[in-house]
Amino acid sequence: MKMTFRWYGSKTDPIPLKFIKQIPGMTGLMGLLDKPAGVDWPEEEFAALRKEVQEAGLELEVIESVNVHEDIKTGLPARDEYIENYISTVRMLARQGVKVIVYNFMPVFDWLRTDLARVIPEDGSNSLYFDEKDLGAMGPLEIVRKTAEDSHGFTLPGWEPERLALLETTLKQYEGMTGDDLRKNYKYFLDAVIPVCEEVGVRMACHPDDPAWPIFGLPRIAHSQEDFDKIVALHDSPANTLCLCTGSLGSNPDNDIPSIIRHFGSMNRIGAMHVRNVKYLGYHHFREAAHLSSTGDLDLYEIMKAVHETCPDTYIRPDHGRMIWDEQGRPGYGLYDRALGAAYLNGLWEALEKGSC
Ligand code: DNO
Repeated sequence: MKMTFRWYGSKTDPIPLKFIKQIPGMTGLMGLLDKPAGVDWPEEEFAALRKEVQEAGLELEVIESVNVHEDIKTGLPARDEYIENYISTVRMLARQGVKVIVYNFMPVFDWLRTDLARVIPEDGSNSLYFDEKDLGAMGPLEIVRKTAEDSHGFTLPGWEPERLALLETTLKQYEGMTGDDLRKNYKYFLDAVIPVCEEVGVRMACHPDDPAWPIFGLPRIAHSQEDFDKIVALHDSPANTLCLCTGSLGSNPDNDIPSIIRHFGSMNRIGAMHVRNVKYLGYHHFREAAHLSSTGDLDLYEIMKAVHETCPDTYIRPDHGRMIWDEQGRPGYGLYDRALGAAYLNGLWEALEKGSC
């Protein structure tokens, strides 16, 4: 297991690399260049980022994310050009030592919450929260406005301004599109990109829908074991993998996370993991919890055990943290609670390692 930390770059991330390096056991980042979907990433800029990260004593072997342009997802004619740019970026990242690229194939929205800072009554901290009832009242444009307002000036991953500017047009392009249509476009993308990944030694890792069900009537095809069975079969290759996010899949209590990890781990189809906990509050209603099992509804020991047994070499990052100790940061991506999460996951790992000797 390689413990990593998500970082947005020194221009927009208030967390200095040296703080990340000081988290025990932290080996590297899940990092990115801040580029709109569809752009061919410039090598010089990436090399400079890599140098900065390496000088801080950290690795940059995982990128989160290289976003997929909506024209690829909707199958518009411009997709071929965007796919060419994607391939060129994959080749460049491989030259620069990258091993895994995290991405998603969610229409329009990446992750979605109805409150970015819901106070947790037990301890006064706050965390990301979702209640489908609130969403129903809001509608897509309203939720976008509210999310931008609540983000304290930080750009949130998946909510980049250039993506949102085209929201109405993009929503129209999905009208009448079914899950099978989306999967067809997904296959077209994978058939072009995965052979290149095999050639250059990079693995693509698809992030699940978050939350793990359809929203606003958009087709969503990545929120259960059955969905991912179809995805890995679209282009069967060790380079076509999942970024197994316990909290995204775990937002639906029907998803048995340790069993899903065992299923895809033993197939060698887990390229990276996001590990966090969720507290269920009702139907399609949850908030994010501290990583510790007893504070939420997922069993983090069983999750790490499944990783240990079936994909022990994977990259892991502690996922969203709560906001604690009055930290003012990017919702979900503050320093303190994610550092506590990493320490806890490392503790579970050490116990698993020693218990297995
Ligand atoms: C949310 C993140 C996602 C993830 C993308 C991957 O906090 O986990 O935005 O990075 O879906 O492309």
